[in-house]
Amino acid sequence: MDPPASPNLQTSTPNGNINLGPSANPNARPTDFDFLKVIGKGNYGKVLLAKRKSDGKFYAVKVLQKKSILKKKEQNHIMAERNVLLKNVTHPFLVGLRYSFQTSEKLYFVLDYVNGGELFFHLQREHCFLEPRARFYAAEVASAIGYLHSLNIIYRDLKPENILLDCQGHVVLTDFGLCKEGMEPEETTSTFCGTPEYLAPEVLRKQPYDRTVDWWCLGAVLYEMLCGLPPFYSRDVSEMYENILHKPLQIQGGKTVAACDLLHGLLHKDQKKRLGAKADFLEIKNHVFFSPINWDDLYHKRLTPPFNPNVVGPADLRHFDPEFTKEAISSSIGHTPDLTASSCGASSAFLGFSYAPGDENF
Ligand code: ISQ
Repeated sequence: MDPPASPNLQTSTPNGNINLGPSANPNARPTDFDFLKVIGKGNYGKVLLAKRKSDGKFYAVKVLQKKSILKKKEQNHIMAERNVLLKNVTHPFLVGLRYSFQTSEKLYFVLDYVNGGELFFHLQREHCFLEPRARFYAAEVASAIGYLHSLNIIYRDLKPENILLDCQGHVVLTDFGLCKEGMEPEETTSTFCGTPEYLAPEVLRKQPYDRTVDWWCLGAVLYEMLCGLPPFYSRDVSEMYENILHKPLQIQGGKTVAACDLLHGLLHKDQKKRLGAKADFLEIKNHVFFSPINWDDLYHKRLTPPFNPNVVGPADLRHFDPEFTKEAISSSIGHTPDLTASSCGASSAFLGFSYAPGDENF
C-alpha cells in the first residue's frame, strides 16, 4: 500500500517542482554547506555533518541518490520520509527537519545535528544497561512512538542505530524513511521492510501489520538494552527467523519481574495479544515497569538523563563510529555531472523538493 500524499504539502509549479510551504527553501543548494564528515548510513543514503557557510551552524544533512532510490522502487518510502518530517511532526525526542531541497540527482534533508552518539554505539561499548537506564531510554522512545501513532504514523524501523542521544543524553529518533503515513488505527499494511533482528513475526510472514509492530520493536530494543543481544538472536539468519516465529522468549536471570512482564507483553508473537494492541501507548505508559517515570516530566526533559555524553561542542564527533566518520566525503556527495530535473526522468517521483538546476557540481 502506498502512503497517501499529503495534499497540503503539494502545490505544483510550472517546472514540476512542488512548493512545500513554510518549510521549503527554494533557494537552498548543496554549495550552501561545507560537508565535513560522514556520520551515518541510513537505509537509503548517507548522513553528513555539514556546516552552513552563511552562519557557521552545524546540521546533519541526509543525502539520497534519486537514481538508487528509483532503482529500488522506494520513492514512496522517501516521499513518506519527507511528508512525515514536514507534517509538522515535532516532538522532543524526534529529530527536527529544518528544510529540504533537491538537485536533479539528489535529495537533501537538512536535519538538526545531534552529537551524543548512537544508542547502539554506547550499548556496544557497555554490553548492556541496568534497568533504570534502559527504562529512561525506553520511556523516551515510547513517548515519541506514542506521539507518531497519535498522528497515524507507524515508525516501523525502530532499532538502536536509529536512536541517537543529544548532547545532554536525551533520546532523538531519526530515519523516518520507513514510516507509514495515514494509517488509521484498524488499518494494516503488508510492505516488507525492516532490519532482520527486529522484525515482528507478522512482518516476517508478510502478513498485514499495524501500529503494534512498533511495540514489538520497542520490546526488541529494550531486550537488547537489558540483555546485550536482540531477542531470538542467532548468527544464522534463517534460524533467527525461525526463532522469531516459533521460539518462546527467553530472558536471562537477574531481571525484575516487571521488566520480564513488559518484555513478554511487547514481544508477544500474536499482535492482537501484544501489549499496546488495545489502547496503544496508554498500555505501555501504565505498565508497572514504568511506574518510576513521571511522563509529564519525561516529556518536558525534566528527568536527568542517566548518562551524559560529555561532548565539548557542536562539532565533537567522539561518539560516532569511526567506520562512518573516516569515510571520504567525495564519495558521499559525488561530483558527477548534473542533469536537469526534467531530463533525468526522476523529477515527478520527487515532487515536493525545491530544485535549483546546476547547483550540484562543486
Ligand atoms: C542527526 N545528527 C546526527 C546524526 C544523524 C543521523 C541521522 C539523522 C539525523 C542525525
